[in-house]
Amino acid sequence: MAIERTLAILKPDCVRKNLQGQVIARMQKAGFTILSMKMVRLSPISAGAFYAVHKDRPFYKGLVEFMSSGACMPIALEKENAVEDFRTLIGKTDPAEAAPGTIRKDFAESKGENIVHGSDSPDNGKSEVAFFFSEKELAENR
Ligand code: IDP
Ligand code: MG
Repeated sequence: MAIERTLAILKPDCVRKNLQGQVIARMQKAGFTILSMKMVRLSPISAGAFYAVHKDRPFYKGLVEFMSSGACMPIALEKENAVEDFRTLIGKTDPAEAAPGTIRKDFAESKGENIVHGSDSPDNGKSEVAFFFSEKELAENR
């Protein structure tokens, strides 16, 4: 299996509830290497650009409002099979449908406010990591 990068974001609900430490501990226990992390308050324009793929969906406006409602924490992760394994760790989008023991099942309120983002393909993992981090920031931390 190939070493991949994936982007996690601790969403504003995670930060507001002070769950950052617990969620990061789960990532580390599951074998993900943290290449870089930061705390940012996204503007509505940045949040909209990050989720541009969803721009025609009915939930887009609410998603952009939520993602710009407070600080969030992008985290660049690396691991073998990182994209799929991280999606397994976080669980389905809607916490009501997420498997027991997943991050969303244990911490999320709703399909919209679901604690954490995870990239959905290796290509998107690369481009989403690059949305928040320069290659220099990542390589330095190996
Ligand atoms: P994902 O985060 O599990 O990959 P996506 O379908 O890519 O899910 O949607 C991106 C984000 O948009 C979700 O994590 C969630 O915050 C929000 N979202 C998706 N579908 C809905 C919905 O039906 N209602 C409200 N928010 C939604
Ligand atoms: Mg997605």
